[in-house]
Amino acid sequence: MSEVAGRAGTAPWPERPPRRLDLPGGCELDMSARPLVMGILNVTPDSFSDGGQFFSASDAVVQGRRMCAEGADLIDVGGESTRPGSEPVSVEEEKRRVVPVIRELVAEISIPISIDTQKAEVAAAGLDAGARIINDVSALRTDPEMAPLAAQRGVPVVLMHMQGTPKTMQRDPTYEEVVGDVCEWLRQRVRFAVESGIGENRLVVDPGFGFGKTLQHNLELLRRLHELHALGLPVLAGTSRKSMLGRILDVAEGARLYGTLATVACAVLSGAHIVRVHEVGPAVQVVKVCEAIRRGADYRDG
Ligand code: 9MG
Repeated sequence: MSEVAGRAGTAPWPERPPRRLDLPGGCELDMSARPLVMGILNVTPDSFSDGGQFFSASDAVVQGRRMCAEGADLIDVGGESTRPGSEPVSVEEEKRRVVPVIRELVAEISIPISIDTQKAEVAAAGLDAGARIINDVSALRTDPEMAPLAAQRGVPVVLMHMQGTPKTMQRDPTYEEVVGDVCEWLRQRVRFAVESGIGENRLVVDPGFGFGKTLQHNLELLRRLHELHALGLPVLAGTSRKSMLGRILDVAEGARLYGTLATVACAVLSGAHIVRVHEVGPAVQVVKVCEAIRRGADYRDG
């Protein structure tokens, strides 16, 4: 156990309200001690930034194991790219990509796996293979069967904000006031989820960095992430390697680690409960140090 000495004075950062997420089988994810790190495992030939890198099931499993060893708290497995302008893939192809990877990882590691999909049939296959969370970037809008599936299986859902669709979202994103608009949109999706029978203790909200947002929109959301605490749910921030970093740094997707870590630090200090990243080990270090700075003498990490 490590301990960081020193009294916490008045920090300029907002508090992160303690949150828990109920998983099926009576387990829970506790986000009170520190924010959790979700590793991104894209089993796709064309995903944003790592497309093709883990396209074979065996490569993906090796990467999943590595993320777990580096301290990931959960792993998000996806078989369809959501990058701007991306083309959809068939249900069968998406299942073919993700199911063997989930099945093998679940047999080896104990951290929860989420299935990143907008399709209920793919989500069901992922859950049958052992995934325990649904990450739906459409916030239950794409497939009318997704909400009933999540309710019936008792699994948590990540509800992400997106303006438009992956094909159109970056054409001309417009908001009256981005943080207020995103909060209100998420509030309505939370209401829909709860009315569909998904318990509030099984929901996560996500402002959807890069999904129908300009650089200024993304930066404003990052600075004011804590305003999403008003929804009363855990907040997930996914900034890893995104084009907002390319706009600032003018570097290729594979060279955005330091930029990503700056946004992870900012997200943690702004009150994120979960950060979604490609490079787990460095992000875990950033999360722990940011949390120690915030808490001073109260900080413990087991
Ligand atoms: C699948 N995917 C890509 N980016 C994402 C983000 O920012 N959040 C969530 N929940 N999923 C994402």
